[in-house]
Amino acid sequence: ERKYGSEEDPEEVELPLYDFTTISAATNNFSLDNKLGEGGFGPVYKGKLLEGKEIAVKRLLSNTAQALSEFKSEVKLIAKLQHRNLVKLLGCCIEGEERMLVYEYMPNKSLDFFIFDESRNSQLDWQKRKQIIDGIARGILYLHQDSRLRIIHRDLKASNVLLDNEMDPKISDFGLARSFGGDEIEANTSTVVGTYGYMSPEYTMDGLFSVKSDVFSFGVLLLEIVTGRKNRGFYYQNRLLNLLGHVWRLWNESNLLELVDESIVNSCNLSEVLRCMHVGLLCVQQSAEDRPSMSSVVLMLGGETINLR
Ligand code: ACK
Repeated sequence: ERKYGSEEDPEEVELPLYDFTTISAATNNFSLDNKLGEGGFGPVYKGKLLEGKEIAVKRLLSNTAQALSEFKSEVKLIAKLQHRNLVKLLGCCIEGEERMLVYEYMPNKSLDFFIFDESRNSQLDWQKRKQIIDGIARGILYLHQDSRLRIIHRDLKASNVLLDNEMDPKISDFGLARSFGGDEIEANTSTVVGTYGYMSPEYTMDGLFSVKSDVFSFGVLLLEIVTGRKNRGFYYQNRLLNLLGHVWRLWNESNLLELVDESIVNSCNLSEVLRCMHVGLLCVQQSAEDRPSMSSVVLMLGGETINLR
């Protein structure tokens, strides 16, 4: 059961504490030249460690006592994450008012950059798309399922999935992640954080989040990867029955171009695309209980038939 989720054990990890001068010199004192962008926490810079390794440095802007304590507990949480589909935290830096997280550098930017740009989108054939979807699913399964982690990411979206040298996906930005521990399956929050369009209805409306809110976001992401169209979770959700009713018609007419990005049609197995979309549609269902767990998602993506009830 835990085959995919915990291939690497989240043992207590000794995290290197980097010296501020090393990092600030390495990142050229945080100039605009080496800024990669804005993350959930604050700006992200590209840098290099003294031994030459390329890094991404997330610099936290808030420096209240509360923020520091949150930072520390988050670092502890993130340090335990060891999975090939999660961006690896290499260390951190706390000095004076500075709080920084040092990550491995991902040279191929985020998924967002590839799927919503026409010419780049066409570089991704079906096989690669499917590998990306499978990788993301396994990364989330690892977060949810390992009893020592039990983490809900809460902000899964295309811009939080980075691509490595091989164009394999790594989930990033755990700033909003929460550990749900014990048997607690659903929690309530008055501060809803996340990204509209990827957030489940119960989270958007009532601040309720659970592993099933991540499943919803994953469904939106999956459908984006297959169709090349942004943020259509609610669109597909409302059209679920309609769509499923049309699937066989489309299948027979080979008219999938309407639904699926053109670049993947030539290179793929249509039944696999349909199966994959079906999984996405199950994930974006209105009711959280109707959505599959991530372990079912991984099995279904692998071609296994699951009884959801
Ligand atoms: O889409 P991007 O190029 O990839 O822009 C965002 C930006 O920083 C704010 O999150 C990029 N980014 C974040 N973490 C990393 C990393 N580990 N390696 C490379 N780029 C990163 C992200």
